Formats: sequence, C-alpha cells, structure tokens
Amino acid sequence: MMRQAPMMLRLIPSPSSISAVQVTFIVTNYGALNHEFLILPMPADGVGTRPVGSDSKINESQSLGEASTSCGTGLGNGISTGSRSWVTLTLCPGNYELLCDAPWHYADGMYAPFTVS
Ligand SMILES: [Cu+2]
Repeated sequence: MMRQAPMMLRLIPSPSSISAVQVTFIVTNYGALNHEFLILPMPADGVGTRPVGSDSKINESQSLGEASTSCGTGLGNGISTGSRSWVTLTLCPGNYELLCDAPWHYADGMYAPFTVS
C-alpha cells in the first residue's frame, strides 16, 4: 500500500500531568479530519512505540477508556471536526499514553504522554 507524505497530526494534552485519580478528559477536535481519543498504559519502550498493524491501527485491547463519539462519550465513529467528546475514568498514579487510533494517525504521530502522580 502506498502512502502519501505524513500529515501534521498532533495530540496536545493540557495539562500533561495530574494528581487526581478520577479524571474527565474533554476532547475538542480542532483539525480537519475525524479523530479518536484513547487512554492506554505507557508502552514499555515509551510513547509512540506501539506496533501498527496491517489495518493501519494499533492493538486497542489495553485501552482504559475512549472518547470517540461527537458530542458524547464512549465508542463511535470518531470525533468530527469542531466537535467534542469526553470520557471519565479512574487512573492510578503512573504513566499513560494518549492517542488517536484513526487509521494511520498513531503512525503519523498522534500520541502524547500523560502522567498521574
Ligand atoms: Cu486522529
């Protein structure tokens, strides 16, 4: 499969670290494409190191929570341009990876570290 040059894809958490154990992520899509938002434990080799499968996505089996429904919470067909989604979950202290698993978005850099102290 041929791919075009990577687009500029970013995921920017603010803040990137919290001390609370229960957190609600409110995700706003400022981009031109549909996106997803997942929270997973930090991979052993660090942020951005998950293997991408032949379906151009990562293995989501370790997902702790997902916001992928426009104007709602939970699974769906992505967060559309200009829309918000959210997810509430309890996180233990540790390191996490926030990411988008729309096809090729993780491979193109749409992930960020997140710390709970
Ligand atoms: Cu994305």
